[in-house]
Amino acid sequence: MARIVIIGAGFGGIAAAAALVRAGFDDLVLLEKGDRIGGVWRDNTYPGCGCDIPAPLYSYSFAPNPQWSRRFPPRREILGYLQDFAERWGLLPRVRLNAQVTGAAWDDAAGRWRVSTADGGEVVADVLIPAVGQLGNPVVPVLKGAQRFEGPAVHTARWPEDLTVDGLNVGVIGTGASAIQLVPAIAGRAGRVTVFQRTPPWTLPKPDRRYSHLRERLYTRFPGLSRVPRWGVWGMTWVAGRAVTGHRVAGALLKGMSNAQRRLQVPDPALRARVTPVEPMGCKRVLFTNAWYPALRRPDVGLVTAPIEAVTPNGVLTSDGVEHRCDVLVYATGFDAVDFLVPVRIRGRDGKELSDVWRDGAFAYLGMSVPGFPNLFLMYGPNTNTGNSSVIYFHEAQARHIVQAVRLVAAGGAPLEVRRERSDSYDAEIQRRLATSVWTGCRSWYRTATGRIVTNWPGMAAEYRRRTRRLRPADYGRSLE
Ligand code: N01
Repeated sequence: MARIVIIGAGFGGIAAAAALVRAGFDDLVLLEKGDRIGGVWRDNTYPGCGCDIPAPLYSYSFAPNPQWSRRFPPRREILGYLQDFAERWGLLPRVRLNAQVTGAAWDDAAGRWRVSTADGGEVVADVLIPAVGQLGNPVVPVLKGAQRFEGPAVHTARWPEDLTVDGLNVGVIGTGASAIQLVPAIAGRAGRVTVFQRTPPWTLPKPDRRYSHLRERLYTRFPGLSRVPRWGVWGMTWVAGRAVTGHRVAGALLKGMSNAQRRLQVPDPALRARVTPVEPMGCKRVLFTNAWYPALRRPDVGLVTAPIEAVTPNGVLTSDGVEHRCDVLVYATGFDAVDFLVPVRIRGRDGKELSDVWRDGAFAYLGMSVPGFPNLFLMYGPNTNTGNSSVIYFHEAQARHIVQAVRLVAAGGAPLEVRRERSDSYDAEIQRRLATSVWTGCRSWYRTATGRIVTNWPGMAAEYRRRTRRLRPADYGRSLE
């Protein structure tokens, strides 16, 4: 029997725990730094936060939820879903809350991981599964004068519980997925919203709809029915996936839809010109929204496209010399996704630091295994993000693969460590495919400073699932057992 430590109790950690418990691995603890489970869905509490992938696919395939109120549910419902799931699967007693992992070191003599927590504690594990996600570290850009701003300045992922913006002048920096949810939610309640846009995003109409009570009753009575909308959404994401991976017709279709949305929703040509994307479609996440452009057209919302020069005590100064007065400044400026696992310090065989191994950019075989780091399997690791499908689909594929790995570990023998040649050839293949991908077309959270794409999977989601379905012992230097 293997003792397993999972770092993090978001969707990834919970998916791994569920799969392992189901497979009979009972000696398992999830170390969670927060005071409740939920990962990004616990942390992101900004007004308007919700899912931009339809819920039938943004949920575990084996745990459909007939109670979703709508196709794109708000964050509260998603967090509730995860909490209920963890409770029903008996996972909550296995979660140790407020347990911040600071580091983990491989003890070669013992063949085990020694995991340290911020309170000075140590947990020993045969298998270590970091599941800290990719979007846990908010980035606040360094802007001249930012420290002198007199009002509250908050990042979207650290929205204070008691912050209300009613009647206030709010400056929002950024126009990514977070901003396009936040701005429509506060427009009309805030006195004025000023949006500072550096790059206009590509958008698509959001095919959202409220789900009826009849549907809920039907899906509760016949849970198998939930496969129907799941396949429907799957089809949608398939087209999006084909579009970003280079299929001309799919690409043209989505581009046409996006352009039509802008033409319809932004009749003023001057405003339309300012919100028309200049980057290749898909090189950043394409955003589902029906409310973004109508919000920008409101008289109490302003779009500023002049670059930010500095933050002043009372607002934001742009390069055209205008000071935009703000009572509250919101940084919707995204996350550091490329420094995987930071600030957790992982030391593998011979004391090798994972951050050193990843100096030129993170990599992992199938996004899960790194040579020199035995019995360690990452959830949502390098090159497993998807801009067009559900991350939870990837989580499930990883969890299934990790169960097979843990079975091998539990069966005894040498620790399980991916062969360097296998890892190198895999990484070369992934990077070769990424080199001609749409994501090379702009700067984004997918890329390191040198341009290496370390977050995204280059192909379709189904390919990832297929390639991870069966663990090949030979990849780990084991003969077929
Ligand atoms: O962050 P982003 P996000 N001056 O990095 C701008 C997930 N998510 O939090 O494009 C001025 O996308 C930056 O400008 P530019 C989802 O995976 C999911 O919005 O770099 N502007 C950009 O506009 C998403 O992809 C949901 O020129 C500056 C923005 O800030 C990921 O989180 C909901 C700047 C950052 O956009 C991140 O989204 C929300 C500066 N110095 C988020 N620095 C779901 O619904 C940055 N910007 C599941």
